[in-house]
Amino acid sequence: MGKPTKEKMIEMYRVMAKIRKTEQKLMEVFSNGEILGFLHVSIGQEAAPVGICSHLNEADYIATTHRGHGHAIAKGIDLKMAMAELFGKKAGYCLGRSGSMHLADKSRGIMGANGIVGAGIPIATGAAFAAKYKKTDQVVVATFGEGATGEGAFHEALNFAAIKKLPIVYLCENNGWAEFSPMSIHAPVQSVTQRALGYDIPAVSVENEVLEIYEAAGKAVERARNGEGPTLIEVRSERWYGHYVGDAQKYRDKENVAQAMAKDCLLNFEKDLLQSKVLKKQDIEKINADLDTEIEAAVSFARECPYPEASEMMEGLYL
Ligand SMILES: Cc1ncc(C[n+]2csc(CCOP(=O)(O)OP(=O)(O)O)c2C)c(N)n1
Repeated sequence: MGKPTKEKMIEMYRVMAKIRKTEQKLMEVFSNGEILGFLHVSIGQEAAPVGICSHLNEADYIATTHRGHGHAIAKGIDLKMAMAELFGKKAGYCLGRSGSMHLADKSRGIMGANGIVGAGIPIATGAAFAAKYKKTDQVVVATFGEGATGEGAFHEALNFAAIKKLPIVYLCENNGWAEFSPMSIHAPVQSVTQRALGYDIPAVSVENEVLEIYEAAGKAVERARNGEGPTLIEVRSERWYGHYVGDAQKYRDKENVAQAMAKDCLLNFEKDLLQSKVLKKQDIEKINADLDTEIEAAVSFARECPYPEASEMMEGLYL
């Protein structure tokens, strides 16, 4: 598994910037009161979804969490439909009923975000079992935070995946915080990789740098696709903002926040690409301007869409 091609690196940069800009816009419209409910952004963590999804085909699956906009974007979600869903509008993926925490697109292998911590892990593992059973050649990725690794579901899923040699990659974005608790409070281990040892699953811990993640993910996806079983990747990622938008972070000192922001995976990648002359300053400006236009168009679409009718409330519910 070599380095990505120049074209691939440009696309990786574009998608990372798309995640960052989309979430910045979401913070703005959420603060205006245009989006209701809870909003969890992954600003500072854009490298992980892009590093892994760069190896996936459309038919491969990803299951994610409450902090899942980045994974959905990296797996190719339609931004207009996703935005409409976030705005609670009828044109959204789930007819505007689910919002941010249940974004899903079956046609692109996006199995869904999930508001229940750890719940996506056994769902993804089940999908990997189905892929193996049906011999479809699909690979499945389960993403989650370090907080989820204390859940029973995580341990049962890893045990099952190891026994059955399932085609799955467990991607833990360890941002050091589970809601308001640092990892030292809720886990007896320093690294999530230690948790994989008990299941004889190979595990690696990497920095929040997209090329490092790309390399580790490439090996893990290849291993899964070759029928050699699961891998766990821990990314030492950084949560720039609160657990949810509006969280004042009283439990976290300013220095910790500043340190997180200093490790900017997007800016570091941009610097690398400029230095290695893969991109010029004007190229970066053009990519970012095009993204602004695309995101503005998605927001205008969502604003203009109607809300669902009260009479449609029961549609799609199985009682
Ligand atoms: C089963 C369950 N327990 C508790 C919660 C409340 N809760 C929501 S997010 C969260 C922390 C999750 O931390 P982590 O898995 O590290 O993900 P991160 O928020 O850092 O992305 C908790 C405890 C929940 N939603 N589901």
